Amino acid sequence: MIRRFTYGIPFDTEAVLNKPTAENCKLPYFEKQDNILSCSMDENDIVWGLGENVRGMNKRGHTYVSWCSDEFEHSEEKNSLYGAHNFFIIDGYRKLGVFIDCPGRVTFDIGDSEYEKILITIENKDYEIYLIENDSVISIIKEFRKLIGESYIPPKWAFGIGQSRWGYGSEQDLLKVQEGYRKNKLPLDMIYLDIDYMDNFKDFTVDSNKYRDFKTTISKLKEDDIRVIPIIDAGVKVEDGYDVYDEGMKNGYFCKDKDGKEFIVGVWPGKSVLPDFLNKDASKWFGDKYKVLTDMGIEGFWNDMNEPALFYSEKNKQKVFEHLAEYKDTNVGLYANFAMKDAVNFMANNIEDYKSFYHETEKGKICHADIHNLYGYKMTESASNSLKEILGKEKYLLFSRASYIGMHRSSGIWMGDNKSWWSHILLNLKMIPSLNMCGFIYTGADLGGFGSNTTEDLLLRWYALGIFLPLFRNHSCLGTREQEPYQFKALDKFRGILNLRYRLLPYLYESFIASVKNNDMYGSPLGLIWTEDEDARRCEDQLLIGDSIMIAPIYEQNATGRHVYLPEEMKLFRFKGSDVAEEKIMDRGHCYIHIALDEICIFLRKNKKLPLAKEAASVEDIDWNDLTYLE
Ligand code: MIG
Repeated sequence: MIRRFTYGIPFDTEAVLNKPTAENCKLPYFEKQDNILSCSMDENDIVWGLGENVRGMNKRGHTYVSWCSDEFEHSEEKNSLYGAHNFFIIDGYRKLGVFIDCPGRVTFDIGDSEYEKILITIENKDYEIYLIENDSVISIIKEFRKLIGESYIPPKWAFGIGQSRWGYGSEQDLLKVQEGYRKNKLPLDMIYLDIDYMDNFKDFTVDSNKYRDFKTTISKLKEDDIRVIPIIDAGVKVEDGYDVYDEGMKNGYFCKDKDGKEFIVGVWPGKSVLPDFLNKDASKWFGDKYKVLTDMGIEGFWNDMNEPALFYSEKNKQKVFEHLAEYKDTNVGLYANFAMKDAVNFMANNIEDYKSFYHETEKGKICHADIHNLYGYKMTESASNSLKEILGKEKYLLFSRASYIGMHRSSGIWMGDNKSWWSHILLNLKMIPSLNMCGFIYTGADLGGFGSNTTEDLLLRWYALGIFLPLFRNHSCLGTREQEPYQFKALDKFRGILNLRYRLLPYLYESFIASVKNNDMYGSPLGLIWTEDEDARRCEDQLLIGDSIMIAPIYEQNATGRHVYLPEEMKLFRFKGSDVAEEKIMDRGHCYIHIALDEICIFLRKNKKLPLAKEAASVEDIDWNDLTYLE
């Protein structure tokens, strides 16, 4: 049962399209004082959800803040990443789903201050609360997903392998990647372009010094079944004569300060302005710009920096220099040293800046800080609306960095700037179910890690998880060790694992579609299926993928095996190279299994079959009628 409660006059986030009638009675289960909600938890309650965040599948014991942030260090103490996903489920004797539909800052203290208490602080005065009660967590998830509408489905080729790196600048770089994969007989479907392809970081431009003939390059790669996926940034360069800037200025499509002047921020190109995606006309206009690139043969995009990330604002930058000047001729001791560093660090993503610009909405002028969490969502929705018209439904690939629930209907997300850390393999795994609950099914992390240097074994182990997840992309930061699989000695090992991805695609794709159509989980924690089994409920390093298989990847360096929990009897298939090396019935219970660097273990549930295709060089190349079945 879903109940809706309204407070003040909420801004319609469009997270929910068909709203049930609001109730007038007092909010049950919570004590509410102004905008602070509290409720108690039993000792054994698990709290699932909250989408993209650090730490566990069970969110208990930490504070999470919904405030879309350009956070490049996903460490345990962090409270916010790029998305705002205000849905969680209390799972214990009582099962309750809670969705706080509010586009501003919301803080979820889940047993952090007090282990047996949930405290929710909502900064806006206007918001809606949905409560969902049912007898199982999975039923609550299904009801919620039905409420927020069907998730985005990308084209089939988007389930292939993608190679990316910040730094692929030119045509030559693309051809090198193509050659690296094809010569080494590694399958590939996508090469991503980061900001390097643009002319001076200007959206919807291509640097003609780097590409003699972009369109021809794109079509040649496509003949080889490789799609090129460029990045689009939220900020638009301030430059007279640049059509996007000129048109936006003429029509008043950029966000403005309190005096009605365009709010100038600093991002990649230096001085930039922010398209007002909350303004319907501006949104349509910006979305239609993607056609500049689709006309050149592009069929997919990733939207970045749309929290929006701000390096500085002109206003703030000035203040920082004035502040620093005060120290110029002084004896800089400890505290002054801290103050100087803080002054520089606080320049980026400053709350004062977010409070200093406005959107023109159908409901009138609104301060950005009050709807901050919708910016990336609305940017991506604008792109999606246009791409649907230009290329057709399920014909375009799109994913975003920032997000809010509702955006799941338009695109996927990637998990942002992780690191080449072993703990981030596990974080990748743990985020899948939390995101699935909020409607984000097409999702994945930068495999191999974005920041810091990867190693061969890290990449192999990460791939052993990544081949099961919808968005498969190896991406890394400028200046880090090159991490395309062909940079390493263990090419055969990589080849076996990457080929298995394509062999599994009939199963993975079908599971993906089923999870979208049935509002179900794609990657599920064991505790959602074996609800009465305490060991399954507490298991946070294994996943069910679809309804037939379980995975238990390794996420520790130099480990040669790991502990696995089987909540029921299953059959283990050990894949090595191009075939199954071992089949074994495993009893219910705890066990330890060895997994070599070139092996993938899949646990098949009883009475289920796993279809396998033949190896293929691209998704297009898969023969979906020629399948063998493991059972
Ligand atoms: O502040 O475009 O998360 O994937 O490579 C860095 C450069 C901006 C952040 C994205 C990352 C991308 C990078 N971008």
